Amino acid sequence: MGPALSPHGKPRAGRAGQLSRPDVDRSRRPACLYSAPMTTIDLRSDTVTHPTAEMRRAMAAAEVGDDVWGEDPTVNALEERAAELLGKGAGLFVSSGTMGNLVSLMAHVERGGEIIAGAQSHIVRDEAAGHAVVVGASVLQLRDGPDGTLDPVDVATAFRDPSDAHEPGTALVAIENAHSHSGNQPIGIADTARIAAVAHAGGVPLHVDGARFFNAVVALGVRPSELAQPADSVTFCLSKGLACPAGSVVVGSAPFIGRARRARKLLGGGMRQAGVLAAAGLIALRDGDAGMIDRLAEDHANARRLAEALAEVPGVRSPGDIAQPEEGPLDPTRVRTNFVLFRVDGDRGAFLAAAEARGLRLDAYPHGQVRAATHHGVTGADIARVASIVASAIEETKPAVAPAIPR
Ligand code: TLP
Repeated sequence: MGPALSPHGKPRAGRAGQLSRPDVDRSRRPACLYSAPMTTIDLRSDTVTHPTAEMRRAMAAAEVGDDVWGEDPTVNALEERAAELLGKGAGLFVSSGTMGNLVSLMAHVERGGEIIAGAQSHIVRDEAAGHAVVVGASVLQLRDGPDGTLDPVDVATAFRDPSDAHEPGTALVAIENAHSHSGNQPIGIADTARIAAVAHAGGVPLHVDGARFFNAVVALGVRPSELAQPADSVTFCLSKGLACPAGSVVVGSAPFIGRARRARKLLGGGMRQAGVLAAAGLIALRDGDAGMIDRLAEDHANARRLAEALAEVPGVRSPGDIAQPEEGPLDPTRVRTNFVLFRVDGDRGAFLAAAEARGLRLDAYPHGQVRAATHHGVTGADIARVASIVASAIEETKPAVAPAIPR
């Protein structure tokens, strides 16, 4: 059996098939750096969040039933709440963001159809080609912009000629909001509406992979229903910044959700007494301080503060690619939600191991970048410690000769 793969495809140690630490060279870990036990700050992703005490209580007390028969009152309540919040006809609780996207593609796209999507989107890069393997669809990949958007002219030009029997039939346009590889940029209502207009003019729906949809909502200061309005379907995750242990919700029209429900069953994703999971989602989606949406602003402020501190650290530089196309110092104003992406001058694997030895876990992100994702449980006080650990880890692993990169 081959080595386990990281979320971004790099071989790594760990149980077969299990996602574990990226390219960290543990042999460089100092044997005895600290004598006192230290708490680790884990910024690899916002998926590492744990359910709150209130969620655990609600999960324990949840009223449940057989959801495949539509009889779990807590799942039904979550689906209704999600649909209401995003202004759509119906909702469907699924196990993960990947499954939410997959059932959406299955519900929108016939076998042999084609999906127009960004080359850097999660659907294209990180979902094991479910569009090809399960849906039987091709993807026409477009260049994603540094603001996370697709160019509407590119989208219009990507449509196939339905009268040409050589070509697949364009069946769907998909965007990602917030858009991870651009640094989790939120895409605004107007940009979403522009892409929706092009999709609809071509006679196809628009799907939004909104794994971090509420990060976008909070960063933009808009209502979820306003941002979702131009789209025909949206998947959002409960298990990331909203801190639930598992689950995502797909929303769209009632007929679309009917097809997605059938697709979920086909995939083996029909769960039975899933109310124990949905109960956490209902807590997360409550309004105001009672829920977990508004508090995402705290994660965004922490990320911006972290980026400001890291911009001052010698050896930290622009993440490059679409996260910050200009080389030079890290630009903290690029941070609008909860991701801080950057590159380091030295060897990235050695840097990550040195940071981990000091109690900080970071992610080896694509394009040679490092990702720090802030989330529930990370405090303002942690941010100063993170910046200081990054500075020490860089100092320990810096190259003998500094690379000739303009700062
Ligand atoms: N993203 C994960 C990894 O898979 C990269 C992360 O740590 O960021 N859409 C987007 C934009 C995502 O970022 C993710 C997860 C998903 C979909 C899939 O969600 P899950 O992990 O619940 O299947």
